[in-house]
Amino acid sequence: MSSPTPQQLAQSGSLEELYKQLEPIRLGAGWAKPTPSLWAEPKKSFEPTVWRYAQAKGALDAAGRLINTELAERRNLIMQNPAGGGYATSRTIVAAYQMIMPGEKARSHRHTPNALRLIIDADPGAYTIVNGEQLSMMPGDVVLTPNWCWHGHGNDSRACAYWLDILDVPLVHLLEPMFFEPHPDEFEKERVVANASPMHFSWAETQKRLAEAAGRSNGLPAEIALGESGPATSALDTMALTMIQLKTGQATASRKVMANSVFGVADGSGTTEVEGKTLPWSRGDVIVVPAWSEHVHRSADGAVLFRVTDEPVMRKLGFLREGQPTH
Ligand code: GTQ
Ligand code: FE2
Repeated sequence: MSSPTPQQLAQSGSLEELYKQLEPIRLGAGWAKPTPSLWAEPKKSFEPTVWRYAQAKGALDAAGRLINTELAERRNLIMQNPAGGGYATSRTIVAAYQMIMPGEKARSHRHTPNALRLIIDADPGAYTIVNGEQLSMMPGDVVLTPNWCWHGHGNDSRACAYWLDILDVPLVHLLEPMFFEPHPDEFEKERVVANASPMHFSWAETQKRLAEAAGRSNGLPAEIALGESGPATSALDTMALTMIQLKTGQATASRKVMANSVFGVADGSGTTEVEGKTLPWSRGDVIVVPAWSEHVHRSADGAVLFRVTDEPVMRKLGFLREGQPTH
């Protein structure tokens, strides 16, 4: 049907006729609910899942033989949520495993998505350069590369270095403020800094702070924030980072939060019970807990979980809620 005139529309004789006339002028009758616009509580469009580091490591070793950093700016494996959605582990956050071989350099670039890394396996000599500062990457370290900071990676050690990347790329895809730029020099010149950078959190410091926090936590798992002195001052605008220590036999309180979480296993092993599923994990594995999914973490032998959430986004927008757990 061609575009109806205002008169034709005004004289529409039935709802059926009206709906037909509305089609070519791209108007939809909200009351007829062709697609629902409001619902009682969050739908679950992403699945809680675990990814295995051992499998990813095998695949990265193969990729190390098959592709170099000339061709692949980053040798990474994206954790794709089984519910689909392409480049997304959760609605707002993507996780990836990355590996760099001895002697390799990964070109510097910058982009609007915020990124951070949790190092899994690396020997002294593996590093990230953030805005010209060389930051060492040792197992358990966390390195931040906020929005629009130059960053590249290098490895002067004799072992492959493996880490977990976490980025807010799916949020940037959703809101569309994507900007990306390769570094004009390809490889940014670096100054070595003594790891006193606000972009670097050493595993030694994390362990020390967790031990102190455990003394004050009344037998509950200790949780410390990385790069936050209060809810409003995160080093990254879109993601909040914490480390959670589960001592032998400990479990977290059951939570159901309107924020998406990605957990990287910094140390140890355990299970996550989420929405009736039990996901077992060990060091290097990654668990995604989509927003509004009730979950508990347990560890028989002790563990440290690195939690990354989009809580700052939800809080800023007034959407952050915590539900009452059912058990
Ligand atoms: O290391 O700069 O996994 O830009 C995805 C995009 C890693 C990185 C990823 C990136 C990087
Ligand atoms: Fe990057």
